Parts: sequence; structure tokens; C-alpha cells
Amino acid sequence: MNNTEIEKMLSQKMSENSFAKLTALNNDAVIEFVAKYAELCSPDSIYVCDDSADDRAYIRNKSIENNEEIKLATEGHTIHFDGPKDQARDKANTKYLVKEGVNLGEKLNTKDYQEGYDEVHEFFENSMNGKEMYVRFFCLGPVNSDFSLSCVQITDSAYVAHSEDLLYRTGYEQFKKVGNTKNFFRFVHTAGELENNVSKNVDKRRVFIDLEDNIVYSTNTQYAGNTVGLKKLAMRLAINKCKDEDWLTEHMFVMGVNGPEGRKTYFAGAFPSACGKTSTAMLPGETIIGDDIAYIRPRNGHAQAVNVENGIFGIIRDVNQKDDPIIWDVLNSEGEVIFSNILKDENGKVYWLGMGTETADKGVNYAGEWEKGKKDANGNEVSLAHKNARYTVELDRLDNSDENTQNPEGVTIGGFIYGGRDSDTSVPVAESFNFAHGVLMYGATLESETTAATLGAEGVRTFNLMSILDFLAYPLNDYIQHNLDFGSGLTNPPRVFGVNYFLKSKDGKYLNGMLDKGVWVKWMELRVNGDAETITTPIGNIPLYEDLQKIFSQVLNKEYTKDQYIEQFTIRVPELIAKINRIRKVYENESGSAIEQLFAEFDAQEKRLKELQSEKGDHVSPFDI
Ligand code: SPV
Ligand code: MN
Repeated sequence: MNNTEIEKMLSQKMSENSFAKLTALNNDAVIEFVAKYAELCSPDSIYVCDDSADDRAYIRNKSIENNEEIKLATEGHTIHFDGPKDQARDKANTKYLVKEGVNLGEKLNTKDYQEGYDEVHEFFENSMNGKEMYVRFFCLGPVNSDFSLSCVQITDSAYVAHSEDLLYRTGYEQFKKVGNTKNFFRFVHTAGELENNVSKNVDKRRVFIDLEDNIVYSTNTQYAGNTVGLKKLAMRLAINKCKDEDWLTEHMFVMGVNGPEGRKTYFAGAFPSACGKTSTAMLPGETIIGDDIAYIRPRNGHAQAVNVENGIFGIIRDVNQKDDPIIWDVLNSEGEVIFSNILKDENGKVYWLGMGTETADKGVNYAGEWEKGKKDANGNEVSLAHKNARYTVELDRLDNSDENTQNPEGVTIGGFIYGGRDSDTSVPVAESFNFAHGVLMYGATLESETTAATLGAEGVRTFNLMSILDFLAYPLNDYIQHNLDFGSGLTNPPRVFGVNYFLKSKDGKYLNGMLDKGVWVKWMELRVNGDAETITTPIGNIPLYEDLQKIFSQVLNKEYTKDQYIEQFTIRVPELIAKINRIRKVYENESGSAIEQLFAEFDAQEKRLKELQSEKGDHVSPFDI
């Protein structure tokens, strides 16, 4: 099509107002992109959004009108259901489209460019018949910031578009300022054919990523982790973009921890899904900037971070008044909340797993009509809500959102935290000997027992370096090297900590309470500022009993006994060596200078552990070190 034909086609599908909004951007690449998918997906109409409150209301109303969201009893609350088989990120069908000669390493899921492109474009054909196409502009990161990136989302799901309003900063005005550029991320999503308002053909679910053109295609799915372009889809593009520049895109929360005498220290933390990341970022008494994705740049010799997002797509399971008071309040008061995949009763009240209050006996959930005791086709009980059910809210709804949340300069990061779900190996908190040791031995060796946040079996110990493996867009060696280079380029790199909230006793009970993480962050805050001593062990520096005892009493008003400390901070030599051996296997087919450095750290750490073992035995109390 030539320009006149494009304009004619677009103006037939959209109102004058939408057309004016689109053309006012004066961006040829945007017009071309919208025209290409308007023609291919063939929606009945197209709606172009700017940053206005009217357009925001339009999208929200559409999600209700389309039955993608149902209004609940509380003002501002809605519920959305994804299909029973569309409840999490689909790792198997998320692939990088690569041209001949491109090798992203064996850990990444790739597909021949042309094959993948053709397949997904075939699925796109006429996929929006009978539907409206929404065209949205967003800014990843705070507006007017050197950290931030622009993007365009095309979707036929008002739920996806509505979620983006809660989760991101709109970027239409910013787009106007950037001029006629191709330098932005693009996302095309279609839920595909619907049945009972959910994607029908989940067997044709695809998330295909084109790193060369900075575009992600997503189809036959509604679950936000597969569809909301700005979240994990943009994260993959940003990881790729920053690899040749001097900054990082990390799967990290950003939070402020209050120290003594009004001091505040910021931390960025990476945890695999459902491992306490959001609840750490939201800890009562501390402040939250973001819970999922950070852009981190060098500034004056420090690491400076912004939250890419403006809201939270958080796991709702086990959110209860006692352990998560801040989000509990938001979920129980008026204001915009999208609940997904939990139970709704006939009065428009909602219930989820582990909410700590009485739940309804019947209603509607992600699997349809539900009543207590309902069995699925295989005779298994259908739970009242899905384990990966979520809530979507804006950050500023939280009482403890940080004053720098929108700061275009970001905040200075005092510490990186890496954590996984580990029942028997690592101590609750330790600090690395230096930046590289932390990145390698806490970040690059991160493992976690799997959860419901991705499809597949739960409870399997899985390697997930820096909790970023699902999103990594280039080979492991280069990513680790990029992190090491980032740190060595700083005069004051962040301290690096490893945490584990999930240590269990021999009889399978958790050794720590949900809020104990509030103690570990206070200790880390002291460490960053040189205010606490440590015990040096083969795996890093661990806290002194007296310091923890004091913090437990101050923060949780809890007694912390010597026995608890010993059980939690015992250095478990055989388990720690077994972990090194597992991770050696993971990397045995990888190569490069970072991998060599990693293997040297494995050897050194193993040697230290064996020395301790020969002197003191398999399990060594911190008091004996
Ligand atoms: C995660 O699983 O890491 C999430 C939710 O933050 S998702 O949007 O599915 O990625
Ligand atoms: Mn995440």
C-alpha cells in the first residue's frame, strides 16, 4: 500500500479523533506498524489512545463491555479470567526468532526466523474480526528520564490494555517529542478466537520475539505474562538492547530500607517467581519503588536504578492481613484493582487461596462454575482459585510507595539481593566477599524449587541465574560478563547478598516466619553502611547472633534464640558442595571468560568448604567458625 492507501484504510477503521491522534505523532514507523497489523488482523474498528483520562476510562469500560472483566461489589474492582489452560507464562512456546548464523546458546528457546514469523502471522490473519484493535503508547521507566524507553502496543484485548494503564506510565506525549524515529519497542497481541471470553486455541499459543526489529508477537493467550507487551516481552528486548551499552535490565525489585537515624538505603533484588520478591518489596516499615523489573545505569561511580513499571501484577495466593498488611488494605478498599483467576461469589465478593478468612462455598472461578469439592475430568479437586492468580494495582495505591518512585534520576543502589526457594542448603542471608563473588556465587548459581508461576511440575529444583533465565536474550557467558563489567566499572558497586526464606527443618517445617525477611533487610542495610560485623565463612559473610537478636526484637518484637540462629546459619558443607556440582553441570557446555571465572570461583569455594569440613565436620555451627 502507498501512503494514500494506508491513510484511507486506517481512516475507514477509526474515528476522526483516533486518526488525528495517530497522525499527530508524525512518526512514519508507527503508522506503518499500525497499518500492517490493521490489514492483517482485520479488526472491525481501531481505537488509538493518548494519555488522557478519557481514553483510560474508555479502555476500562471496554473491558467490562467485552466481558473481559466483570465488575465486583467494591467500587473500582473487577475480575478477569484467563482460560483454565492459560494460567501462567508459557515457556515452551516463547521463542526468539533467529536468522541463520545466530546462536543464542542451548539454554535459550529459539526458532528459525522465517518459520516463526510465518506461523505467527498466519495466526494473526483475520484474528481481530468482530473485535476492536487498541493502539497504545507507553513509557518504560519514569517519564522524562534518560533511563526510559518508548513503546507501542497493539492488542485486541481491553483487559491487556487496561492492565497496562495500571502497570505502566502512558507515553503518548513522550512519543510526540521523540520525532520520526524507529527507536521504540513494538508489541502485537491478539487473544485469537474466543470461547466464553477466553482464548480458545491455546494449542496455538505463541510468544515470538524478534530482537533485530524490537518487536514481540503474542497470540492465542490472555495471561498477562504472555500478553502485556510492556512486562516480560519488553524486558527481553531491553535485556538485548543494553547488552552492548553500559547499563543493565534486571528482573529486580527496587526498595528503600530505613536505617538508623532517618537513613534510607535502596536495594534491588532478583528472585524467581513466587519466591517472596513482591512481599520483600512491600515490607511494612520500608518503602517500595517497584516489585519486578529495574533498569540500572552507572552514575557517579554508583549503580542507579529506576522501576520500569508503575504498578504491581502480584501473586494473590497467601496474601493475608497479618503477613501482607499493606497490599491487603489496597485489595480491600475502593479504587482500581483487577483480580485475576480467583473465585467470585454471587454477591461480587472475591476469595483466594490462603487469604486467612472464611471463603465462599460456590461461585465462578478460572475453571467455570465452582463449588466446594468440585472435581476435574481426572478426578482431581479443583481449588477455589488458581495458585498463580494475581492482582493488578497501581503502585501509588500502596501506603509505603517511595518518594522517588517517579524520580527520573532513579535511586542509588546500596545492595543487590539474590534469592531462591531452597529448603536445605543456603543460609537465610549472607554477603559476598566482593561484587564479582556475589554475582557469580549468589546470582549465577541461583536455583529455585519451581512454583505455579510457570506451567509444569512444582517443587523441582531448577537453575535460574539471576532469576532471569526465562527472559535472557543472549548467551549466558555474555550476560554474566556484562554484569561483572558493570560492577567493575563502578567505584562503589552495590554490596551483593544472597537470601533464602525457605529453609526447612528435617521434619519439613519452615524455619522462618514470613516477616523474618524484614530482619534480613535491616541487617543488609547496616552492612551496606558499615554498621555491622560479620562471621567469615566459606560461602560469604554471615550475621552475628547478637545483631540478629537485636533486630528481631526491634523489628518484629520477637525473641530470637541461639538455637534458631544455629539451625538457620549452620554451614551445610555436603549440601553446599552438591549445589556447586549441580551448577558445574549446568555450565559445562558453556564457554567464555565469565564462565572460566565462574569455574574458578566454584573451585575456590569448594576448597574453602572442604577445609572447613575436614576441621569441623559436615554441618558447622556459626559459633564454631
Ligand atoms: C513473573 O512470573 O516473574 C512475574 C509475573 O512477574 S509474569 O508477568 O507472568 O512474568
Ligand atoms: Mn517477574
